[in-house]
Amino acid sequence: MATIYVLNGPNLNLLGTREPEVYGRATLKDVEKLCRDAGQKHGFTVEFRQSNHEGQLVDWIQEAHAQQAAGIVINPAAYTHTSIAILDALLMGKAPTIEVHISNIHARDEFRRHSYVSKAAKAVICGFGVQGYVLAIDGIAAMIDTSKG
Ligand code: DHK
Repeated sequence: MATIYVLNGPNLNLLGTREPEVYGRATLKDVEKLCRDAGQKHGFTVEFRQSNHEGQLVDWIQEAHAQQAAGIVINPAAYTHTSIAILDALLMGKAPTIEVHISNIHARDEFRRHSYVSKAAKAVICGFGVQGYVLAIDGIAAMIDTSKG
């Protein structure tokens, strides 16, 4: 079965209690369930992971490439705005990468408006709350269908 990697960056382990006015009340466990349900709907296995460490995220991106993942959904969190290492890791793969942000990063601090990761992303979703993860998985499924003709 095709696999989608859903990778989450720093501080997203605290979803639900972390600045709920910005990130909402859903926990990371809730997001995992949303992703597994969306994956199942399209016949994907979902590898769902979170780390507070940049190198760990790089290792998982390399793993996704080695496993020939059907797609990568990544919320790099604060590393979005700083990490060339994550960008470089994503650029090495062929599978579509969808960059997700829970909040609308363009309506917040100026420094959040620039993403290093977007250069490697097929699409970027922000501002839909945790529903953005579901949209990303639906989007990968639609891309794969379209490419099959
Ligand atoms: C999550 C974070 O942790 C921030 O550092 C980003 C992103 C935005 C989000 O909206 O999911 O700036």
